[in-house]
Amino acid sequence: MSSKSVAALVGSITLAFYSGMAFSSKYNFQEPQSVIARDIYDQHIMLLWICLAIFIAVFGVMFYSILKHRKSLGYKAANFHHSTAVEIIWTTIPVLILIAMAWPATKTVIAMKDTSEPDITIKATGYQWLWGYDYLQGEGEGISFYSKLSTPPAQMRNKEPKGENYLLEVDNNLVVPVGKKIRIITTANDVIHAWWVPAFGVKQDAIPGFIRDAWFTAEKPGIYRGNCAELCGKDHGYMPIVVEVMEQDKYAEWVAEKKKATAGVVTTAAVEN
Ligand SMILES: [Cu+2]
Repeated sequence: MSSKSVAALVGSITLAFYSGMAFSSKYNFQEPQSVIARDIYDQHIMLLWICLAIFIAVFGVMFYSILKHRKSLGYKAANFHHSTAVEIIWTTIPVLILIAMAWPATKTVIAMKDTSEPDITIKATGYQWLWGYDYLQGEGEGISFYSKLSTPPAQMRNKEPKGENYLLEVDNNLVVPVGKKIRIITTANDVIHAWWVPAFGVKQDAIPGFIRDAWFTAEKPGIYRGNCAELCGKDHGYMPIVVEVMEQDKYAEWVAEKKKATAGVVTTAAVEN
């Protein structure tokens, strides 16, 4: 391959990469907002680079060999035979690459599953088709409410223009304080659902009759949106998750208000137990 065509190839790959970056805000992962989400994001990018490097190396050698040694230049088919050295090399290198990829991935998976010593524990129950939240432990213990889609039906029927958070808005946000370890216990009341908030790197099935858990520590206040991620029936796409992360003092105010508002009301937890 001439140096000109190599330059053209590198140029078009670079161009494809940068035009890809321009769209990345739409097609890339959401900006990570927890340690786990950042680990997942970084490893995803690292693996992409490793795959790209392998792709370029393998296909580079292959196309170079095909072009440079083609029949029309007078080359004859080679007669390869067994080589122990080559076989050892092409087994060892991929094994090393796999270990280098699996090592950080395993560490992250283990960290993901470490739900010990949470500051706050919240049970998320999937229903067809909404979520129920019960604060089981920590500040806010005893709070209990349902959270369901609040997008006006008129928007769904195209009678009104669609809002900014179309199908990603609920009547009662799940509220948590910033910087605290939040353990989410997932279960379901009817069929399997899944509690998924991409910015926190949390995706956990909610299975009837079973308890699963996950955790996150939100790094900054804000509103983070997710979805049910397990096909659960006709309104599966209409049971979003909205997590509102508040500063500690605001959260304390919210807890006080919520407790006042629900004092004397029979909670979902009381009904289910
Ligand atoms: Cu669902």
